[in-house]
Amino acid sequence: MRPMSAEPPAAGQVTLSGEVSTPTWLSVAALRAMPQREMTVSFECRTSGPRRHYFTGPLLLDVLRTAGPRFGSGERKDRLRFLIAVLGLDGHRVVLSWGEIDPEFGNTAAMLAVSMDCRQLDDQGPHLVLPGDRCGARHVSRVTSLRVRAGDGLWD
Ligand SMILES: Nc1nc2c(c(=O)[nH]1)N[C@H]1C(S)=C(S)[C@@H](COP(=O)(O)O)O[C@H]1N2
Ligand SMILES: [Mo]
Repeated sequence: MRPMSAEPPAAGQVTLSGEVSTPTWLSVAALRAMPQREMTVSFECRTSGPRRHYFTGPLLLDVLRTAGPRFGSGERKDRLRFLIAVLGLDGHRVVLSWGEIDPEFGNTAAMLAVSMDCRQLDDQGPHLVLPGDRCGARHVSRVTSLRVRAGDGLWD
């Protein structure tokens, strides 16, 4: 972690940790300073029915790359061992695989949104967006932690 992060991250910040060369934390403002995408997603919630939202923010892939995941050198296939654990403030947990967001594989344009329906998310924290999902459960709100982990041990 950078020296500043000796303190617990403030509200709205997300920690970036795990098997990365530079563990860090990012504010929503820092995420907004990265190259931005925009997307409208529609999904069906089992309890609240059809939903539609407009999001802006950086690609999750670009965010994770800033921390330098410890992939084997030059090995495209090595990236396929890695997982991304996403945690929401309320404890909602989602695991993605690196392969599903990697442009050379699944190429899903997962986003870490800094605004939702034109409302800025600085105070709440960013929102994971998975365009193409039919159910909304992976659209994690108030993300507080992103952790990159190799799936070592899963194949033992
Ligand atoms: N942190 C967090 N994010 C969450 C959930 C949750 O329980 N916790 N529920 C998900 C589910 S099941 C759905 S359908 C969508 C609904 O989002 P919306 O009500 O903003 O449209 O939020 C998702 N994001
Ligand atoms: Mo849902």
